[in-house]
Amino acid sequence: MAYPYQIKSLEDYQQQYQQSVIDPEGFWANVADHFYWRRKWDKVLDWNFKDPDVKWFTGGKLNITENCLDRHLGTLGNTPAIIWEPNDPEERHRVITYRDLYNKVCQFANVLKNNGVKKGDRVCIYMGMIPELAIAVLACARIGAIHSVVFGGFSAQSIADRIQDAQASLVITCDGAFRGNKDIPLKSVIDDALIGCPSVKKVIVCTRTRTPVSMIKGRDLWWEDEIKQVETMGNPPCPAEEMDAEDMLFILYTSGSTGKPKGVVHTVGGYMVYANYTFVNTFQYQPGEVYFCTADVGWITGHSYIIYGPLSAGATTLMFEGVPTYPDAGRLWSIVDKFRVNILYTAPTAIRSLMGYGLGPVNHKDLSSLRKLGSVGEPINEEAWHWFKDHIGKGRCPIVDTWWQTETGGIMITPIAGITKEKPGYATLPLPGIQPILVDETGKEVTGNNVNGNLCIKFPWPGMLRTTYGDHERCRTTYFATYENLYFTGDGCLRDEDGYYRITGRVDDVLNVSGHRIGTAEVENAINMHAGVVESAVVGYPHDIKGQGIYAYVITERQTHDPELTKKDILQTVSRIIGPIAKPDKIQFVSGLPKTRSGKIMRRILRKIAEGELDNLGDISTLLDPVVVEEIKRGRL
Ligand code: 6R9
Repeated sequence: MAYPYQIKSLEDYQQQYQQSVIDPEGFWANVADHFYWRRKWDKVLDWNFKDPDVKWFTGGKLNITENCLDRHLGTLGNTPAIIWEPNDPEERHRVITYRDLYNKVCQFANVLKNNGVKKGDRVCIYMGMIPELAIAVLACARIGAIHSVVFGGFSAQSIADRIQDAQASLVITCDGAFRGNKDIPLKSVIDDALIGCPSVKKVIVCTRTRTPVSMIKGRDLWWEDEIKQVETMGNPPCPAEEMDAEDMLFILYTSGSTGKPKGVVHTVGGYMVYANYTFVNTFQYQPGEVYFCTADVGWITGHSYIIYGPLSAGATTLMFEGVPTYPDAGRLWSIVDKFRVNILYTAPTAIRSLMGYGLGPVNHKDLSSLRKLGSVGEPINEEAWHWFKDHIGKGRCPIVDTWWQTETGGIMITPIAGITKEKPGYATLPLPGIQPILVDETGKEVTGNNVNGNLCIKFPWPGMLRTTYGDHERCRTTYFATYENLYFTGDGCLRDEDGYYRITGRVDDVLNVSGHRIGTAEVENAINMHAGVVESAVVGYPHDIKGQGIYAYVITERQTHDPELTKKDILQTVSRIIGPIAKPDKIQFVSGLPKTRSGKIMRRILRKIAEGELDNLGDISTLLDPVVVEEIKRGRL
């Protein structure tokens, strides 16, 4: 059997789960034994959640790329590792075998070395969804450089913040990226970002769109030229750097309820074991299956379930450059049909938007290859769940509703495909190794079933974050200080009569817009940068397709002559500061905000108004100026 640790039945799940709680170290050591370690670990786990200080597989030496590439060459050398489908369906797709991928990763790793990149250096990657993105990520891992991938929808300012925070010395980008009918000028955005980033010495630019770019002498290099140079050196091998299990593998920035995004840090050994274990088990991956995850590598889902999970398992991972609605709303189904996809992992927001086009785009597609479906990123509403089940899975494919976070590294609570009895809207049960607990506001455990609480995890798992880059205290206060000895997820959760978990959404000031995490504070800061804006408050409201929309209440210095133009200007400002994904859906100009006597904005009230629950505002008597609430209600959009 390809994966001896693959769960085989419900009884097997229950048994594995029990064992993982009784003897977590023994449980994970058994899983980790099936990987290639240069040197085995001395100790499986050391931990405390107070500092926090968590170490898995201490003393173990390995390189994750030897597990994703080298160890498959003997058996899977000619098997497709990556199938790549371009944005334009008329352009030829690419198939990259494990041997090809190995060669390309070694080649590019040598390019990085030739450009002075060393173990521990930070490399920022800002590229579209092309195979070279996966190659760049793996090449960093090969030589022990820490990658920080930034999603292509972020602005120059956001990239600059991330580069400065990580003190990255090299950037890998493309001339541009194709996404639907758009052509995004990536290199030009990087040029703007780098004005304030003296740490960056080199930029490697991969050709994709042939968009004209400026190439700065001594700093900017073409990917293709650098590869040629390695070829003229006779393509020397690139031995993998020996890494400690707890060396950093990557940084990925994510939004929280306060301040700038933080750099979540994952380390080599634990992350590898966890990404692989959760991939193999959740999707019940069988050798030879074609697996398609529609996420972008710029998010954690792409890291764990396009690259590291599937490749470490020797799977065939399909990477799609474009968007689900281009050239038409049947694109995902055409891709399933074209490559006989067996497993499809996507987001509720995509399902909801495609539902809107009816069954026309689905009808003539052969979806009979599909065996398993997955959902990630936000709660899936029942309507979308049933549509996915009936019209895409034709009633015969299990759906795994996978709950997890950037910080958790991999899937935490999910059905196991075909094994766990599913229930629409429910992430169901924790994977082995995961010990969820619900607590009330005071931190007291909420026991029994049919209860609600804040979702925490009470025992470490190998894929969990280790720190936030450059600021360990922030990691402690954000995740480990709210409740003593618990990791706090920020999510609210219900446990039903069957003990099944249903995630009800964030309980903090983090929005989830189309599955993208955005902090309200971040958006407010961006709006407040706009000239003439005095103050703003941002809340989420239910949105049919995006899940949540962004509603901004804005106070300006004086009445503007053309409010519509001012709104557009504010959107432009947010786009510049954060990126188009953070643009508010609604902007309401107000003369004041509801505040307590101590000056705190009462978001609860603003949220209710944005949701349209005007008669249900609760007690507003403690407000400094209750009159302002009436005005805001009247002006509601
Ligand atoms: C993987 C990912 C994490 C937040 C998380 C939660 C929400 C993710 C979910 C879900 C309900 C699911 N979330 N999966 N909510 N059901 N199946 O999305 O990571 O971008 O860090 O977002 O997304 O609120 O806390 P990330």
